[in-house]
Amino acid sequence: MTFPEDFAWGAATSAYQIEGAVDAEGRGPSVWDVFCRRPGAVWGGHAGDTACDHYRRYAADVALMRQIGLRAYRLSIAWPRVLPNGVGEVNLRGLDFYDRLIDALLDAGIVPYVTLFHWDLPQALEERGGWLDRASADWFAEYTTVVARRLADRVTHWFTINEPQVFLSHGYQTGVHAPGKKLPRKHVLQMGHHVLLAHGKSVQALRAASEGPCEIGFAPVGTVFVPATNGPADVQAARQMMFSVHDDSLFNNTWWMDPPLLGRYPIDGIRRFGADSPDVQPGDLETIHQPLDFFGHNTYSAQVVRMGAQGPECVPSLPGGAMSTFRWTLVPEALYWGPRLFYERYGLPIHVAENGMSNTDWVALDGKVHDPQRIDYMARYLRKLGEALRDGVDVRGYFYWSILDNFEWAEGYRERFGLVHVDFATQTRTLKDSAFWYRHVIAGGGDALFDPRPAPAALAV
Ligand code: GCO
Repeated sequence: MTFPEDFAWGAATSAYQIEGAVDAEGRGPSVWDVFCRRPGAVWGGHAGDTACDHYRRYAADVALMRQIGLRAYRLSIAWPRVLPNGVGEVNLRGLDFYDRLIDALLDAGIVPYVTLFHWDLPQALEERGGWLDRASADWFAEYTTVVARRLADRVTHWFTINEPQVFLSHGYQTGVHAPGKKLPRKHVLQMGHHVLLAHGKSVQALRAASEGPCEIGFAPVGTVFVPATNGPADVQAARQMMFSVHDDSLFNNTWWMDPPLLGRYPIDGIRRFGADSPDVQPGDLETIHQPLDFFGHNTYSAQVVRMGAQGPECVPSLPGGAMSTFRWTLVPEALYWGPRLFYERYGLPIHVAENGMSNTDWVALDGKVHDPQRIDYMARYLRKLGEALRDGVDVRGYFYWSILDNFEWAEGYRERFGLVHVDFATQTRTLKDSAFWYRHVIAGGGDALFDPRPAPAALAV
């Protein structure tokens, strides 16, 4: 058996992408509500106002998760639902929703993994300066405490912050995500420092509010590099690229992962960013460097590298190579080398916090949704993850992104990532072939992945 008995076979979502009900029961606006109103900001003028209407349909959605046999489900909490102004007055009805959702999951035998921040910053806080204000770390700690006091008796697995690289770059550098600002890099790196500080304070708040043991990680993204061959020089090229600040963008691993996990900013990053590096106050790195229980990573694709005469060289993908409708290339080795190299550097158990592909899925004439590419994608990636496990990497869980088709940020509803098809006009859910296939994989503890026979396209419920 390759996958351990208690492996967290999961799927993931985030609040703004599925909940809808943006004005319901006291929720305040988030930066995404405001951004979606901006003409041209989101493809097709789409918004998360209704999304999957999960706020009202959560019980039926949990029933679908149970039908698929999920062991774990990664959700996020909408900060503005809990604290409409970001701090201060607590909206109890918002907390009640998460209370009911967590209970429904536990009743279904599904372990909730709760992300505290998946990009829906309360608009009220953005107007007070958002992440650029150092106080943002305390705002986040306050919010964490409110959530944990209510849920930590039942929630034992937490992610603090999802993908700082993405919401900071897209939201504040290029402006293609909410709140759509274009700020100088100096400001964005200062915000990044406050985000890391917020992570550290949130971990402290979670530990303080949890009576029993809890497991905490965070979920950065950053590029995974895979070696062109298994030869030691190419592996070294991948390692070097994974763990260096090798360009001027924010999309590297170490700038975001070394401070929380090793207690320092990488020196090559400080050199490269120079005067744009953030102001760090005494004690900040100690606050950021809290003990963590696992390392979460969102891994969809990877860059292939080899060692050339002058150092690591990127190997371009072949014309016509396999890719999703998002045009992300298929590189299953990402789930071997990502976990393996992260485990080697940081020494923490690994959760694949997101992995998945978008496709042009629709309900066929036979009433089913046939998505063979997704089945093949998952089988290839999960086999590689299995190889990492066999080679001694401590992998604890895998969260397919996503359980439902949902609001894909600036792309609106055009990128379908779900195991379950959502008809956004009627809110009808249809399990895709991949959902039945995943059920088969989970039921057999992963063994079906290694069955040389082709994966069954769809199994009757
Ligand atoms: C992200 C977010 C998700 C996305 C998913 C597909 O990674 O960007 O965590 O919210 O929807 O990754 O792009």
